[in-house]
Amino acid sequence: MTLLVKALSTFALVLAIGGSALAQEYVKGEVIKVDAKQKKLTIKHGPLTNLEMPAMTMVFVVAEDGMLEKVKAGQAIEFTADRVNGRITVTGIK
Ligand SMILES: [Cu+2]
Repeated sequence: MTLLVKALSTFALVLAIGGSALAQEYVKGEVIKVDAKQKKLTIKHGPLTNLEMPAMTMVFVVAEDGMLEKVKAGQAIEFTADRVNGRITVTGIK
């Protein structure tokens, strides 16, 4: 293996690790409203870098129904969000 190839493969590995770390990044938010019927959460969130979204208040669907029982309005949370089937979805809550 040449030095250049070694350097490139190391660089690719760093990128891969960095990319997955970014996807797992928890964002601070405040639960504004829990809608158990619609299975949605309104969250005032900080910047979501993986979705290229600035801080705002918006409605999310949840990946699992159980998440709705873990939180209540006014609660400060740390969560992950991603686009799932075209909908911005809460994928994890700390
Ligand atoms: Cu948003």
